[in-house]
Amino acid sequence: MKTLRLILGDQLSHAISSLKDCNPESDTILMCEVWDEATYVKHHKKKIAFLFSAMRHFAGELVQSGFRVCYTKLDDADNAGSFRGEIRRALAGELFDRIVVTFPGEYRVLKDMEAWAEDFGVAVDIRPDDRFLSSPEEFSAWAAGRKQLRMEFFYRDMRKRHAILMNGTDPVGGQWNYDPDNRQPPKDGIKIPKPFSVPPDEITRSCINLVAERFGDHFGDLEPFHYAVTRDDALKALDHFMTERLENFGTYQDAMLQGEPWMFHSHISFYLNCGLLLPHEVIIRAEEAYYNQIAPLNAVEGFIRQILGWREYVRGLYWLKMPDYARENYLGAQRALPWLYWSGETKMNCLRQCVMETKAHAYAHHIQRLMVLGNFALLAGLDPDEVNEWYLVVYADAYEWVEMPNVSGMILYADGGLLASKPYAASGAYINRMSNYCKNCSYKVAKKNGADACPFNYLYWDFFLRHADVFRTNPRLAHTYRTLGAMDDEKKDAVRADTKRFFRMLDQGERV
Ligand code: FAD
Ligand code: DLZ
Ligand code: SF4
Repeated sequence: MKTLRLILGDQLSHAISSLKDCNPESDTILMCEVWDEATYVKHHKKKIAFLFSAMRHFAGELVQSGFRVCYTKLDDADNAGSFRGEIRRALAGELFDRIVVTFPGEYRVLKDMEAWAEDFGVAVDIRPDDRFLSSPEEFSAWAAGRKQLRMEFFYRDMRKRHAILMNGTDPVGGQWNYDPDNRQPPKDGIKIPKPFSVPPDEITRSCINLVAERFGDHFGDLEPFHYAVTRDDALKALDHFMTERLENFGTYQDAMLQGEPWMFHSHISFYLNCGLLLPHEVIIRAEEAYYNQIAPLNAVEGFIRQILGWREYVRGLYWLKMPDYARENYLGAQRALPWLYWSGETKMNCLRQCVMETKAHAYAHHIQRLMVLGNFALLAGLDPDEVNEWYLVVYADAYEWVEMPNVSGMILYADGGLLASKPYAASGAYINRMSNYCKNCSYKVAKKNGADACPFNYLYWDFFLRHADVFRTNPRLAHTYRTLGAMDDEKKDAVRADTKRFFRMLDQGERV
């Protein structure tokens, strides 16, 4: 059967389901750089250059393996500009009996694919994306009948189902979770390894030039560019993490240091999410590192939980709840995203650091995304649509299936607590404990009120005062509301007055 096989930019895996029975004699593999995908949100320049280069390298490898590849570059004269346009063009040029494609990472793309059979009058086979360790159907069976969808229980099931870090039916070491040993503040003089780095080759260079020319008005720095764009190099990046960083991953998972964007994180989300690395192989490598005594259990379990737990869980939640999930706004947040998220122009040093590192690298580590950028978005009541769009634009690992649950569920509580049992809200004290940002800030973290007080301090209390109807009865917030109950009216008035002043300045575009 003569088949047209479409490979999307985040499907760069040789073992992908759409290639499983590919016949090099009769089939054509279609890959296309299209304007619609590069601009449906205005992705970070580095993200576009990374993905185009990875796509071009992957297409080259397919050709080397003897497959017939039809590759459309962005600037090709007859580029139709969209997946559907490129499919139509391919079908006009040659007769195919069917189209084969792997299940996509975004709902809008799935809806488009589902219409192709009728629109083009050809059979369309949308195959499961079996690179994930749990299918949307399995997740929905797990979720059925549960009032709360807590990641921790999903994760334990995944550990058992895939026999990862298991001793028969018990978790290795006797505990499912080693968080109490993790999440230490950064130690003075801590030495952080340099990140893995690959110099751009000719293909990457031409993608960088293309992006500079065509996407100059997009956010972010194109250079220096040091990411892997092939599976071979992505595997080297993984090796680098296993030998240099994994050992300290758990301990410093939540630590932040000025001028140190990479810390002890793995920096493999770009590669996992576009298919250069596979989650199962990464998990097995981490498990081996524990058994070979390269890294301790708290680090290995913590790392595996992110991939086998969180990554699979957010994808399950996305497909379970879309399309409604995109419209969730449980707290009625409506404030426009302030310009500082693009410019980094703020006196709040923590925010400035995280925005500027995001701009430079299309990367920030989890706790910067969650407890600085996300915490501010939650406390300031930023509109979920605008926050979702920002996160989708700025990170090179961002696709809607993973970005949206993290934003709407984890940081904004927009889903009403489906993902998080309480909002991830914190005052300046948390940021001060986990980083050295406050030492270089115009605001005083120890001050609770007044023009020079750390804004997180009063925004935190104002948030819980503002939303007392929603959160007062939450048992996990009992301590917070006990403290608020004991707060005198004068103090509450000061919190409200400071917040009002701060929001007025923010809304008027003044530097805060
Ligand atoms: P590490 O800290 O080394 O973790 C290892 C791997 O675990 C990551 O590569 C990633 O694949 C996985 N992982 C860790 N946490 C999560 C999580 N919460 N959800 C899903 N996978 C996770 N991750 C994305 O891949 N794409 C996104 O668009 C994205 N948006 C986010 C938005 C917000 C508001 C927050 C709070 C988190 C977001 N994350 C996202 C999750 C996480 O921050 C990144 O996966 C991580 O920072 C990537 O860096 P790393 O590879 O060094 O991760
Ligand atoms: C993110 C992205 C960008 C910037 N450009 C392309 C592209 O030109 N061609 C392509 O196949 N994929 C691209 N992607 C990734 C897609 O947006 C992604 O495959 C869908 O969102 C489905 O997850
Ligand atoms: Fe951020 Fe407040 Fe610390 Fe400044 S004082 S860096 S605003 S937490």
